Amino acid sequence: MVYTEKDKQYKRYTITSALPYANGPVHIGHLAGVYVPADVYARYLRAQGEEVVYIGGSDEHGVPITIKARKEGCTPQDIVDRYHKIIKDSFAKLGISFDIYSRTSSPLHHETAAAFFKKLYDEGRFVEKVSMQYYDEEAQQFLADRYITGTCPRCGNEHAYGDQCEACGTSLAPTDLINPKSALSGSKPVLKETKHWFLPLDQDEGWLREWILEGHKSDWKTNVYGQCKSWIDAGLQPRAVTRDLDWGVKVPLPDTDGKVLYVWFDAPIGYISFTRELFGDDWEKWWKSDDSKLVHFIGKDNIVFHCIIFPSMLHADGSYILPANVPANEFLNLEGDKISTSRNWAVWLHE
Ligand code: B3M
Ligand code: ZN
Repeated sequence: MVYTEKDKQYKRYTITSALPYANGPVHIGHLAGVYVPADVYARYLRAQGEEVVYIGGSDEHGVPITIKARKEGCTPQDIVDRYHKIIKDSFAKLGISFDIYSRTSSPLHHETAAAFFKKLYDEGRFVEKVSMQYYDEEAQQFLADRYITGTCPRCGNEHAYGDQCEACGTSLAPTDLINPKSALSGSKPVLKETKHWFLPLDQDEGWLREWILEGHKSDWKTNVYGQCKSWIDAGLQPRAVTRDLDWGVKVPLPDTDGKVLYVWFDAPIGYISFTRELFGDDWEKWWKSDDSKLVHFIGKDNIVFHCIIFPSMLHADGSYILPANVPANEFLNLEGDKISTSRNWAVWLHE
């Protein structure tokens, strides 16, 4: 018999909403799609007398933050300090009822994320792989895909990025580019060996199928269920959980200078570290007790990370509960246009 969500009874609710990147203000699309629905859910449950924690915070790592810092001639920390404050103030003015709104650059988060990685590493849960990646000899560093530009092999656009050509929409690998150039120094990058750690998602297909495709057939939203099904049916591939970058949570292993955890590995662990920050030693029941209901509110672009990759991380650890539901919303449309960050109103909230 398949155990379905309807059969469950919960004692408490762990509610999270996606951690906004601290490189721009939140806009009305995020608020309408993620933060207001999560807030309504948390308030409703509290009003029923339920035990609830609603966790939020800023996602302060990743390549785009380093690119913005470079453009503005400041440090990544300056960027995240500025936007974390703007975002946090906007949420406070809107009355979003977070029990904690923290940030992934905090020492407690770094410690929690590094320990999470280390445990999986010690238990042999990762696959180690050496691959060739572009390296800038002048800047003496490996180049993230976005730091490499060149000519698109498909349409000839000379300003394509190492992950995508924005002119024709093709997704690319950096080695697909003709005449690759480093965005750091302008020099021609060379291929060099680098070692990374991969989460073998290909080994997770069996339980993911049972847990999502059978267990959550009737209670997850159709857009969420459908995306999960097509990912699983297409066959999951091992995913690198580390990057060559000097901004993020340092890989807690010897001889790994210049390597950090991939932002999508550390950010969801933020939900856990912020719970720890709020409750101290009393945090575990929110994450490790079967009578806690874990619910992630997210935008639709984050489905695979919250429904497949983060659960695989939690499952690999073995001591955590998995999300009972992952409500994901489409972006809000206003007069037919997708609302972009250019029309944000969190900015005026802040003024
Ligand atoms: N910062 C992506 C986004 O804002 C990312 C969410 C992290 S949730 C752990 O779309
Ligand atoms: Zn192109």
